[in-house]
Amino acid sequence: KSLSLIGVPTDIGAGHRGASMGPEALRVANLLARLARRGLDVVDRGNLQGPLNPWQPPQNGYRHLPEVVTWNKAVHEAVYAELAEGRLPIMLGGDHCLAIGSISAVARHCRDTGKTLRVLWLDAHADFNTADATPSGNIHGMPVACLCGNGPQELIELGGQVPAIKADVVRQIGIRSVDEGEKRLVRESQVSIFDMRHIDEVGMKRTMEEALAGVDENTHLHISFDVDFLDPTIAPGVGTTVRGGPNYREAQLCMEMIADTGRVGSLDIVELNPAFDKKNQTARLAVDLVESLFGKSTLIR
Ligand code: DIR
Ligand code: MN
Ligand code: MN
Ligand code: MN
Repeated sequence: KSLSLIGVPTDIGAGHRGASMGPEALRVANLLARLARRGLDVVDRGNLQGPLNPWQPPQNGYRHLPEVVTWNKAVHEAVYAELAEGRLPIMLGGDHCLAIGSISAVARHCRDTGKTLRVLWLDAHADFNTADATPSGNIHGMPVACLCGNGPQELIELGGQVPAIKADVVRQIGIRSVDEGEKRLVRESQVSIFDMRHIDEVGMKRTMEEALAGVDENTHLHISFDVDFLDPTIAPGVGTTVRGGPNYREAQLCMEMIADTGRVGSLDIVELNPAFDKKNQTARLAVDLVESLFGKSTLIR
C-alpha cells in the first residue's frame, strides 16, 4: 500500500494557536521512517498552503469562516487526487476543521468507486456544533455537523453533494465533552456514539467490535484521530484537554483492532499542538499509535 503524508498547517478552526505546528512535530517524531520501516511505501507531499490565522472574533457564529473554506478546498482537492491515484492519504494536522475537506473527498471517492464508507471519529468531543449551538464559534467543533449537511453553505457543499455523508456512517469513540446545545443535535442525529462511559462499562475490546461491526471487503475506513481522544496524562500536547480519556493500552488496542480489519483507507491526525506539549511526547505517542494502526504488533510484524 502506498501512503501519502499531507501537511495541513492550520489552526484557524481552533480556539488556541499552535496546531499549525502539528505537521512538523509529527515529522520530527519520525512518522515517515516509522511507517517506511513497516515495509510501506511512504511519500511526504509537504504542506498545503492557505491563509494565515487572522485571529478575529466570530462573525454570525463562525470564526474565520472564509479562511476555513479556503483551507478545506485545498484539503479536498489534495485528498481526492491521492485517492484517485490509489494512494492512502494521511493528513498531518492542523486543527479538526480539516476533516470537512478530507472526509468530503473520501466520500466522493467512495461514490466514484462504489465503496461503502465508514468513519471512525476518535475524539473527546462530538464536533457536532452549529452556529446556534457553539459556545465558541470555533469551526473545529463543527466538522461532523457540516459533513452531515448542518452548517454554512460554503462548507456543506464542498464535496459537490449535500450532505457529504450520512450520519449513520459515523462511529464516535472516546467522547466525554458535548456542549449544552450540541447534546440535542447529537441525540437527534444518526451518529453512533461510544462515549467514555460505554468504554468503561464494556471495555475497549467490545466497543471496537461494535464500532467495526459490518465492515467488510468493500468498506473504506476513514479514521479521524483527534489527539485529544487520549487521556491528557499521556497526551498533554493539545489545546482542549478533557480528563478521563483512553489510557495507553486502551488506545493501542483501539488502533490494533482497526488495523486487523485491513480496511484503513485514509487518516486524519489532528489537533496536535506542540505549544502545549513537552519534548514532543504527544507527537511521539501519536506516531506509536499510527504504527499500530498500520499493523505493528508485538510478535508478528
Ligand atoms: C468545543 C470544543 N466543543 C467547541 N471542541 C473541540 O468549541 O465547539 N473539538 N475542541 O475537538
Ligand atoms: Mn480507493
Ligand atoms: Mn477534540
Ligand atoms: Mn475534534
